[in-house]
Amino acid sequence: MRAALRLARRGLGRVWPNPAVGCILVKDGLVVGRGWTQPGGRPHAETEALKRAGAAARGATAYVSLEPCAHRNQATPPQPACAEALAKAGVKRAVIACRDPDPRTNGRGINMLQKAGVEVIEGLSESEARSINAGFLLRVTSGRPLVTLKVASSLDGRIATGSGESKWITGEPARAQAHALRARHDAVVVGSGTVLADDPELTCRLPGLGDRSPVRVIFDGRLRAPLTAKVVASARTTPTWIVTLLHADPARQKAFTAAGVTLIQVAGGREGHPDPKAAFAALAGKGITRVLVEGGRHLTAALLRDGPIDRMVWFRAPMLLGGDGMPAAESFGLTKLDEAPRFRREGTATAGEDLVEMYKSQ
Ligand code: AOF
Ligand code: ZN
Repeated sequence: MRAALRLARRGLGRVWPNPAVGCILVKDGLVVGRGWTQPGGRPHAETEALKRAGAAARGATAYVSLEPCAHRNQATPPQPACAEALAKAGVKRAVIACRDPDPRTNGRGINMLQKAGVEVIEGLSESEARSINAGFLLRVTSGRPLVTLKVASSLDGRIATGSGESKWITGEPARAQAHALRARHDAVVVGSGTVLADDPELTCRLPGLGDRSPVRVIFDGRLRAPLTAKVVASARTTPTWIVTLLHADPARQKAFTAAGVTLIQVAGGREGHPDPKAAFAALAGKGITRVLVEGGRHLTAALLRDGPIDRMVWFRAPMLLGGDGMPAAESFGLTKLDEAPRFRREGTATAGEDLVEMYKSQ
């Protein structure tokens, strides 16, 4: 199952709206087939593993990181439900890490297997499987994606000097890790202030991973982003979506659309910004399961105040910027310590001279 989970991870960031699933077929102690969900979400992991195993699938045990689906897909060529395909291939046992809450499956895949005489064992490595597919599970059960906040700061939590200089606080290895993070997410989100201040590209520019750039999403209630911004100018090669308000300036909306940007209109929240919850719900509605928020300090503050932040990856450089520097988060109305958002540290690592801290919300 651990090997199946490793295969599953390969799909992260490139299979949305689908989950990233891994499947291993084992017979007589040998791996006879391996598969993982393919870019775009199809073919499914089981289809891939069965294709490789061929006749050797008969009598094998399937280890799958998610319950095999119970619905037929109408793609060309049409594909059978994975539960059906496993049974038909003669798989005799299915070990399943966790159930698929998609209403088309949700236990039906397991029933289908059992009815066909396949022994089913559930729950092996379940928490790890849930963690890998936290984004998909949240999309299906809560109508929102998994939200991970990424920050690159000085030791004292500053993300730029007072004059806005931020290149570069963390070093090259940390920046490479940050690009790898982008590759594992469906979308990267920034506020319009970051577009105005830094004009970022928000792509994954690691050698060999150039095709792994996520959808770039700007939260921009007033459509302040310049039409000349890099994310706008390159919208036809790497998708850019702007989340704005229902009544945003129609002429600017038209100009962005003409530039190839997808506009998503949501209700307003505090201070005339798009309501973050409505924005994330809209992203989930378009199939996004994993979001990486890369600031800036206003959006970070809004999320710390109203949520959601599920995970944080914090890159910290061994330098100090003091009170002259820009904080990672603007003020968000906190007065009492017991109301402070708190996180659980999940791990630490290094990136060259910098420290990487990983957190989960409590
Ligand atoms: C599996 N194995 O590798 C994946 C599954 O649009 P479709 O037909 O591809 O169906 C999408 C649904 O299939 C998705 O919501 C989830 O329930 C399941 N994904 N299932 O058996 C896989 N990716
Ligand atoms: Zn399937």
